Amino acid sequence: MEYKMRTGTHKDCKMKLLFFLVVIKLCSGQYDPNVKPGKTSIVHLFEWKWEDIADECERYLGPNGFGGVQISPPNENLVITKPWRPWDERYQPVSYQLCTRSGNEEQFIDMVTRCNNAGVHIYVDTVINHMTGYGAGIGNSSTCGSYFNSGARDFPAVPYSFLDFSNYKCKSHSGGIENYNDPYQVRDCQLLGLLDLALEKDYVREKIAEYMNNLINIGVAGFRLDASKHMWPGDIKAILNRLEDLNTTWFSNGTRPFVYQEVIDLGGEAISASDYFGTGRVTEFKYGAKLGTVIRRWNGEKMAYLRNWGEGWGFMPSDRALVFVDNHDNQRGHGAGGSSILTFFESQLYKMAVGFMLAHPYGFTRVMSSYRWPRHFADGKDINNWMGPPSNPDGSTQPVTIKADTTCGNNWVCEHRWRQIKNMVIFRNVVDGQALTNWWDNGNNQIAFGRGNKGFIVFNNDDWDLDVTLNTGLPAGTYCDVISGQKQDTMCSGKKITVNKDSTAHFQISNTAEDPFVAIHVNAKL
Ligand code: AAO
Repeated sequence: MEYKMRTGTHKDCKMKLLFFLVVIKLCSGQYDPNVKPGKTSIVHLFEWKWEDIADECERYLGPNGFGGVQISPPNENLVITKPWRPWDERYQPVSYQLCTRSGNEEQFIDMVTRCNNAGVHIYVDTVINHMTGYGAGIGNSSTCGSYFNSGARDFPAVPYSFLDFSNYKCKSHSGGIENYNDPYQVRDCQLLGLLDLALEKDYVREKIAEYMNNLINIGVAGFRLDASKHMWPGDIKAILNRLEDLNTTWFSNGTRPFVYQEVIDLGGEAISASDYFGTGRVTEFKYGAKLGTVIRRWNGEKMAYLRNWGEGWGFMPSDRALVFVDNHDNQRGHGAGGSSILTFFESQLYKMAVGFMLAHPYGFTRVMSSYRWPRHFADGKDINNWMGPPSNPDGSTQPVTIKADTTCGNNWVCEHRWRQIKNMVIFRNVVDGQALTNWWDNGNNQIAFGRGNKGFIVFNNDDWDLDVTLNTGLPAGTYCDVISGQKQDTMCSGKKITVNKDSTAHFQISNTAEDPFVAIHVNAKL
């Protein structure tokens, strides 16, 4: 388009420029994650407080090449006591004021400012499909103390009234979604009893856009759109069209907010992920479900089959996909993905899965960072899966403490600080833009691949040792394995791998190793 403009007449050019700008304004940019150049991943700091996130951006995420943070919903929500407060209360909005268990507006602004200044951008989990369907009251019932009455569909702090909900559109018997194969029910009825907003209304669109524009002005870089499957793509588009460009204190002129939509599509339903490609990226839920199955070696799956991982496995196009091994729902049996999903509870397999994800070029990657809860299975279901973050007796969230060995205390798991995962985030940055090369497998669960002449990774997920010489594609030299250790100045605290003049290297990985994989890249050359 730009080329054509240069070849046209002056008047032509002006017209096209105008058209070009309009098009840009309406639809460009939302696929681009808006991370700083050279950065390639974000981390979900689930339920963290804003002040802890600000500290983490400065002390850890910026220096270690993380591109951004997905934060928990920042807007006012229902307070639930069960007797302890569950995490999912944050998916029950009461208003768009910025106060939650994570912090108030001032702390939110401070976080966004400090993270942006540290080169780490903020991505907001945006709950705009619905308002809470439960409770009423003032004071302790909502996180900023706003009055609301869900029975009367009255949310004066927005304000929304009875007229702003999809009261008569829903044709199901119960008013809820009874059949996921009926796209009208999925979009017009209540998800989980939550009050479905009438997103076709100009007024509602405007209120939501005001909320999101407030976040944009503060300096966020993009949005996860919660429950996108339950919103009509046309409504999402109309809302996004009202959004301003990002704050020019940190982003260049005309930058559109990054948008990734939560649509669970494991196949077999009326609504598919591709319905949402017009409005941004989409969460690829097949990714974690399939990768978990492969790494667990269930259903006869083998790592060798990962050779054509990505679109070859029926996934959406790479440039539309937001990928993850687990998310805050499926790590505890909510949402979808099933029992194959790997989490920090199975740390050895989990590190391999995250390592594979970060080494492989497919999709834009999100790393999960969790808190520990006392998992307790009854009839195959974790009955404690509602439990909220580590908290004090008054319900306030406990701070993330950092131990001398750099891991986290107070039951914060901080997977993103595990050496293997942190180093693979860096690996992905180093190999960015390089194609997948030099694939090797043993026909089973030993695989290896490179990323051009920048990095190489080898996995042994078989029940016997790996002992093989492979073409790495890397320049000759001695490299530090960033899984068993890392490069510190001129030293390596882990295994050393020698790459010969012909780019070959010899790898030995015991199947009983703590982490049966090895990764090397040009920035970890000794
Ligand atoms: C809680 C209680 C509810 C109560 C409600 C209100 O659990 O019983 O009615 O409060 O008091 C979170 C929690 C919910 C919680 C909610 C509000 O996860 O448990 O409800 O906060 O506090 C669907 C949506 C998807 C949604 C997911 C949980 O499509 O958008 O359910 N995720 C997001 C957030 C999530 C949040 C919300 C939305 C709400 O990430 O944290 O809820 O804001 C099928 C459909 C999926 C559907 C699942 C689960 O999945 O395809 O679209 O997800 O069912 O209902 C196979 C199939 C797969 C299928 C799956 C499960 O795997 O292949 O397609 O089985 O059947």
